[in-house]
Amino acid sequence: MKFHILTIFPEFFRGPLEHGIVRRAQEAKLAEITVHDLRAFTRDRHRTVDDRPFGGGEGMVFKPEPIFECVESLGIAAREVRGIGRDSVVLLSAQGKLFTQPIAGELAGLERLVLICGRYEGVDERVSDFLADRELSIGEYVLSGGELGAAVIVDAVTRLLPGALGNEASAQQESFTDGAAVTGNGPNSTCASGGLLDYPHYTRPADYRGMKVPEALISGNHEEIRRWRRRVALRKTMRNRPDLLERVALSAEDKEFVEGLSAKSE
Ligand code: 9D3
Repeated sequence: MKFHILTIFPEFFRGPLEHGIVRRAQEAKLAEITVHDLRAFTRDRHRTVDDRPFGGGEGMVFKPEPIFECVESLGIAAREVRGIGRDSVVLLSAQGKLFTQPIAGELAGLERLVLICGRYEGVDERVSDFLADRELSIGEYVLSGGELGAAVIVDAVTRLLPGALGNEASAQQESFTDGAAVTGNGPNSTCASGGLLDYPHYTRPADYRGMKVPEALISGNHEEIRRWRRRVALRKTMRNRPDLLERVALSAEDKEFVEGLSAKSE
């Protein structure tokens, strides 16, 4: 899969994408990431990428020309012309739809993904209206531009590419499906065990400065381990993300446990 990142800060990406799974996916030719400097697509002496907003107001607006011309240089036409295919253009913006794991799954099926990073007060709306297929935000907080968003999307999508995870993946998928109905977009949700948050993990030493690993995990009793993991995943989900519990299929045993927790309202 080919990622094309359009930015006025190309050097921003020398780093976040050169580690771990994303780096290995590039080395294995599963992912190819090209960063394009939007200033290279300006024509004036000052390499201007922004201008004042029509109608007045604070801040500057990203001009449409460098963005359209950079995308066109990749052989990708405006949205109407190219239609729906295996290329997609995404504008990162605070006004976008929330980027979620199911969207990461959709994007992982593409041949080419173009990620446009805005800066300033915003990007000329014609980019969203006529060039991009979708406008995505990575969360409900204000960032100073789209670069971190693009890095987040490349990371989340790359690890879904077949072969990108190696052994880690298969091991993880097993625990993901642990005893629960799996939600919409398959077991690869951010939430472990099918819509719940992941259970806590421990490794040696079994006693670190008196902080002990839970007995159940040392028991060697697989049924006891499974039950413990399920219970703490339920408890953690109830505490940190109660919204998720409503969307998950709970077994009779789960419900009993959750009701016990609610009663104590820990
Ligand atoms: C007056 C309101 N503006 C600034 C406080 C709106 C605004 C403009 C530009 C808010 C953020 C930005 C820059 N942000 C992004 O380009 C961005 C973003 C984000 O801010 N939050 C979550 N995801 C993303 S993706 C791109």
